[in-house]
Amino acid sequence: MYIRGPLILLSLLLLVPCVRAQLITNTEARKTISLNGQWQVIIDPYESGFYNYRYQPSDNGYFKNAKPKNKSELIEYDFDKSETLKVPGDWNTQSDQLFFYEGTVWYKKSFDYQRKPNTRLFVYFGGANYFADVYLNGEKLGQHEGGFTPFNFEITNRVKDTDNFLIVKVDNKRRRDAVPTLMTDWWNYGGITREVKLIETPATFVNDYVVQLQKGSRDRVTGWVKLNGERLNQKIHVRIPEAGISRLFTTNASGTAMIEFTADLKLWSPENPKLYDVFIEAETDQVREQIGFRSLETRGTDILLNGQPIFLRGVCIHEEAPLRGGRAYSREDAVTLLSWAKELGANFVRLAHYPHNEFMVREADRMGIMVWSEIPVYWTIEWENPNTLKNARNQLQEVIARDKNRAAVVIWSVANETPLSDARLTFLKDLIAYARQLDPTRLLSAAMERHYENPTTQMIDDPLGEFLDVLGCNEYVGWYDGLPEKADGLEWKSKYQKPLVMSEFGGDALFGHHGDPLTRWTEEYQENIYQHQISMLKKISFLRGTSPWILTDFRSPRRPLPGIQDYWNRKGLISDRGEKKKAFYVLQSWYKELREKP
Ligand code: GCB
Repeated sequence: MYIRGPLILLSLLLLVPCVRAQLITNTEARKTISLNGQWQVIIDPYESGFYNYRYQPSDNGYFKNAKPKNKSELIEYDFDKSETLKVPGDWNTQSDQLFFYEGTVWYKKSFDYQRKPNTRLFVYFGGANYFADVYLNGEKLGQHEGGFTPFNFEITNRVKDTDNFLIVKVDNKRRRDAVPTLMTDWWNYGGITREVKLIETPATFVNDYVVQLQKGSRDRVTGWVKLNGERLNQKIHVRIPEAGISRLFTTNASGTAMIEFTADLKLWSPENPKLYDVFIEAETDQVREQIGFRSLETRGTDILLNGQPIFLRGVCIHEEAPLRGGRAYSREDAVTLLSWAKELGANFVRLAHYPHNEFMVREADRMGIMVWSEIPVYWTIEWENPNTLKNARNQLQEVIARDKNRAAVVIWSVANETPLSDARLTFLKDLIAYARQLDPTRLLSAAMERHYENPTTQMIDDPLGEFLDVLGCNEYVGWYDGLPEKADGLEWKSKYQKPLVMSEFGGDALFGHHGDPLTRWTEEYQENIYQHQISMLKKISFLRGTSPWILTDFRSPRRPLPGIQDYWNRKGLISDRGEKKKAFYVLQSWYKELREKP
């Protein structure tokens, strides 16, 4: 035991950089050329740009960007005469005819690029929903599956000085075996929904790194730096000038250096979201990133941030643009959403139900808002399908790769409201073990369900709870489950001595629709739910956080009720036009109370 513990830890740490895809992280620190803007598009519901009429993949698909060479040649598409869509952006809210569209759209962008000696070039996508097949100058670079995580391809040896054409086939058809699967309660926004950029790096560059406090410590920084290129043996200088840190490490034959040092740091917290300038300087490359340091652990039913018990005053958020509608993608969108959360008195947000764009977590770092980050393992995933598990693991790996240095991220969540079964438990245990291997420092959770032990006792005993650090629980007492006052008579029990975050509760209200507190869809009904919920929540001794559903109204195809929903889920505390509903103020006043007397 004595020797095995550290050995296992060391081998896991050494493994980490090797299992990662070569995602370039901290792209903000790089020289980039934006490919955002208008892209030419072809809407292709039958995928005839990909398959021939025998439904075989064609060698002459739209990715060839062909033009007739003479007046007789037959070519049935032309990107240059096609309409355009803005990137980043979903297609649904850019064109009326694409509002409900689920299928394939081809995107094309041309660019020139002057290659420089000793540099490499990558094309980087912040996210494209759901499948992206990427081609440069008619040749396939690769495919990416999953709508909410970044990916990149190297194009150093494929790029030309002029007239490059980058073509992406984006397909958002829902699939039973995908993650998420067919049924969700959010809009299946398709397209290249996040930024696209060219990234220039030196021939051997700092591909990825972790600089974080070691689990359980408030002054021991550990991590690794991984180089990519031919000069893998280098000295790596890690500097945090403001903390007087300047340390030298050496990479091994595979380009990895383990780093470790003690530092006297001002710790990151919502009250003081301190970020340090951290410099990673190799011999051939250097990057800078702002990084915060804080410790996280649980003790019994407490969550400890920097050793102090903390209550997570939160709210759930979908990645929808406030006011404008459609997918959120910009720093401004992130600031608006997180500022509303702050105004509510939140120190925590649950970014539901998939990884949000990187601006959200970066702004949360700056604004001092803790983040629950999750992957779209939602409702009825194909638990027995090994490819589905592989896909979920990959999405988990990609979001951890992107956000592992963000102090704001305190929880990785592996699932939402998944129905109990042995196959589901095996699947989720695998994800939990994988998340712990990739990132031993964050807390792990999942939004689970509960059941009635008797008419007045709510029981949390999902077998998954045994493997989590923090229990998440969604309940809709007062909305799907009885009337608001039902909450008053309920007692909550848990099989586990662990902290609970009530990860969802709430109900729908159309802003400006008024009535008595028992009339559905009114602001008064929603307010009534929050009042009864809060008095119930106050009595749960092991409750350490709440993230009611949800900050703003969001689009959902499952919500057709005319005049009220009109394809919006109306559980927002704020309407889609930014108007605050009555329940907003009820929650705000509880959070104020909690802030003053935690
Ligand atoms: C839930 C889901 C969430 C839904 C919400 C609702 O339990 O986790 O995605 O949108 O309920 O409004 O029904």
